[in-house]
Amino acid sequence: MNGFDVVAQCLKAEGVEWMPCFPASPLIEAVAKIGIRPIVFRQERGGINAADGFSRQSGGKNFGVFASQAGPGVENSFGGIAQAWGDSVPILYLPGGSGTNKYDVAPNFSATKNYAGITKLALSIDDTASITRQMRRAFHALKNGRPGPVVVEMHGDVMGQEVPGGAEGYTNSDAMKSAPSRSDVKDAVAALLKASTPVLWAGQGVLYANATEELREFAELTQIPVITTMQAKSAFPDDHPLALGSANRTAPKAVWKWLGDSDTFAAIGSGMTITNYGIQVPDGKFMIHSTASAEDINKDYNIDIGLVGDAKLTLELMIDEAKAVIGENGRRGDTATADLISGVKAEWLEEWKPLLTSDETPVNPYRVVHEINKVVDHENSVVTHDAGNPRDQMMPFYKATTPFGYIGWGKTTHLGYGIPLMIGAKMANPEKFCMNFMGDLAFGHTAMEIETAVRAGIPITSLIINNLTMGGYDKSMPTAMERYGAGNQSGDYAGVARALGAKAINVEEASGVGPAIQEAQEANKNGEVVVIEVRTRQDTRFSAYPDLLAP
Ligand SMILES: Cc1ncc(C[n+]2csc(CCOP(=O)(O)OP(=O)(O)O)c2C)c(N)n1
Ligand SMILES: [Mg+2]
Repeated sequence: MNGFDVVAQCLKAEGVEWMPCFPASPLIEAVAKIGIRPIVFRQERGGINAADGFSRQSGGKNFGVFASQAGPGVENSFGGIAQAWGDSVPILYLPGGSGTNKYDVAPNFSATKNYAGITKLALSIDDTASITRQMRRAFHALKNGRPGPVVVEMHGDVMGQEVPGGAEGYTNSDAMKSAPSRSDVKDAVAALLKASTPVLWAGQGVLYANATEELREFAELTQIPVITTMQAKSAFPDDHPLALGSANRTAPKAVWKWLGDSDTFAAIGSGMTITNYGIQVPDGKFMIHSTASAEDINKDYNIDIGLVGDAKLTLELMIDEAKAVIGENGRRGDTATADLISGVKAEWLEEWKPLLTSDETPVNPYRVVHEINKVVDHENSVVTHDAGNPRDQMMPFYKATTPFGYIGWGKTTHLGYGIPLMIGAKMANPEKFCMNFMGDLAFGHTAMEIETAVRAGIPITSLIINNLTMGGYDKSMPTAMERYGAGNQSGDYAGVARALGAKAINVEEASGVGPAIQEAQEANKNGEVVVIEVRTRQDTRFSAYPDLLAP
């Protein structure tokens, strides 16, 4: 047994069943020998994004693992790992290394050095005796604290050696959970209960802690409305009477209104990072912040009460405390806030109805979102957007009703993430309909992964809205567009998909979108990968009401 076999044994012990990868890596052969399925992607980034989608959908129980070679393999992986770092996704990256005698000699590439800024832990295996220790440290980091990618560099000169003891003595690390103090919880709940317009801000910590039920109970008990962050979309059902929606930089009107009006704000399971792809919380509120990692508190906002700990344990304590103050039933039955929300939602949807139901040709992108919402079985689907206008069009309107039913992403926003992300999501949820919604430029970044999905038998659907351009760039670079057409592109993407072995559907009219998605659902059930290309117009009207943020 050599070092790669030992790493494979550790992965097996941790429950890893498949491994996205890009050759050459001897680990591919080592995992295959013990029944871990390697899936070769068309480039490193695709495999990393798939590992990422798998981790996101596994709620902290299973982890995506990706392997590549040294040199071009590890150098080409940067974007994928940076995306996971941006969105705090726990994945394990196992690249080859240039050798223990070479990695500190320029210009050889050192993963530990170069990935240190975009991983929570960057380790190197420098001798065979430390293989199991480094693997255990890596899994401990994946399971504990703020989630994020971990890299373990495997130097060929070490890994090729015989390891007589194998992975003997490797024991799985545990997820260790902690909770905030009773007195801080008491103060936080007291502040929320005495507030006139409190609001809850649920982050993806709620998803990783599987705490949707506790969040719902606390919200219903106190009748406090809930905003989810983009990463947490689906952590609280969008059709709940107390749901305001998700805070991308576009969001339902109710999100903007409550962020503006609220006097007391409580983030649950959120890093509270200020981002271009979110809404900054206005000043002047009493701020409560629950997070898994203490260093998030007072990072971007001044916080009045910090609650460090697991979101589920925190919410359990908050529920107990609220019940002690307002009784077992609390404010259930007092529908004043829910009635207010329902009014704002109705008014907002009425405002957007002309776009959501538009019959125009080329098809309006909002009509595509509307059709997705109508046709998709929300309980049994995983949907995601892509970078650019598709994200800003989809996020406010898609109804995520079940935990993990939507992947909201984008602290950094790599075009084309959606396809491999859905491959990973489908690996985690073989029974669910997995669909990504992307622009024509985005398709170009990862289109070849359609062939991966076909070859590996992972039936996902990709819906491309083809507006022949980069939405909004006519405004941001008018001269380059007018003089040189710099932001326009073209192509027969359904044709590309067909040539890669997928079922391809072209849609030209609004009335064709719903039936195309239905056809895709059936085809996915039969094992076919589907690409739908809808010819759309550009629409740069967005659900953003920044004026409502002013107190
Ligand atoms: C890797 C990467 N490079 C650049 C960008 C910047 N960017 C964001 S959206 C966009 C245009 C997207 O066009 P398209 O996919 O056709 O979607 P549309 O907005 O036209 O619907 C660009 C260039 C990015 N998000 N990711
Ligand atoms: Mg486009």
